Amino acid sequence: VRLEMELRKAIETNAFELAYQPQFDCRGGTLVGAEALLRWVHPTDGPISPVDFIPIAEDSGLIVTLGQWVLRRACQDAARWNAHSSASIPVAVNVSAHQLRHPRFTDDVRNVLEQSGLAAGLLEIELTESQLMANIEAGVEAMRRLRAAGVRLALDDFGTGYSSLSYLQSFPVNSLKIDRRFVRTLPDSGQPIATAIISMAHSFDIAVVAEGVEMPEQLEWLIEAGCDVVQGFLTGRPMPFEQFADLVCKEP
Ligand code: G
Ligand code: G
Ligand code: MN
Ligand code: NA
Repeated sequence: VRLEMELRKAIETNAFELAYQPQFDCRGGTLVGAEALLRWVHPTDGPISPVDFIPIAEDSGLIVTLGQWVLRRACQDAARWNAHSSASIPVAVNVSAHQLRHPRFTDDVRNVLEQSGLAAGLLEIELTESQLMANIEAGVEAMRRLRAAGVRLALDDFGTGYSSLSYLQSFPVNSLKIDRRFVRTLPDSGQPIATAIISMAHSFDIAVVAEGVEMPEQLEWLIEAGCDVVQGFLTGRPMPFEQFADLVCKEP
């Protein structure tokens, strides 16, 4: 309850920040995107992980307001970093089940895109398998609306839920992100699952992003296995806007 009140106050006082973690193409090694990650520095307790406050924000309904702030800020920031560069670098935003279910969500997305001036194709929405599986029909409906608005979709934490192949076929996603629990055990025990995910995704024309890449051996294995994009501490930690914008400027 204390955290909930402080969360409410933090929203009012604009106490949140976004960090951007770069994503790189496996073939050319070029910068191809960033995931926006929410950061809250509590006045006395210091940094609090979204793992700890997102569930509270969800239960209290504050996630809708907080999520709108994240979406708006991420689109504004991406519009800024692309204004200074000839490259077009998209931003990926995590969206919770509550937000996705909200009837006005797609309208909010459209408004934010229009106000920020960011091209719809430069926004990617990350959804998790588990949030979609809770209500498949509603999830597919929401995904179709977002795709119709021109937004890209990614399936986050892939492999940790229970979705079957047939569902993957009906999910209109552009990419899926192999959960870092499988990446962590590459090139050893994670191999069979990572191989299967890559092959299955490619057969549906879905791009594969590996998250949590920390070791050179993991990166080498992923390149060899045909993974499309990598994200992790090895290639880049989440960083403040200014630092990420500098990275974009260095792109050819
Ligand atoms: O980097 P990190 O510890 O921040 O992320 C932890 C978890 O919090 C991840 O599962 C990530 O998807 C989630 N997360 C980070 N930012 C956001 C956000 O803006 N909205 C939602 N719903 N989840 C987020
Ligand atoms: O669930 P989601 O993919 O949105 O989670 C992103 C989370 O993963 C963030 O907390 C981010 O800080 C964290 N993260 C990013 N790269 C790495 C990595 O290489 N190793 C580990 N352990 N965590 C990472
Ligand atoms: Mn994510
Ligand atoms: Na993830």
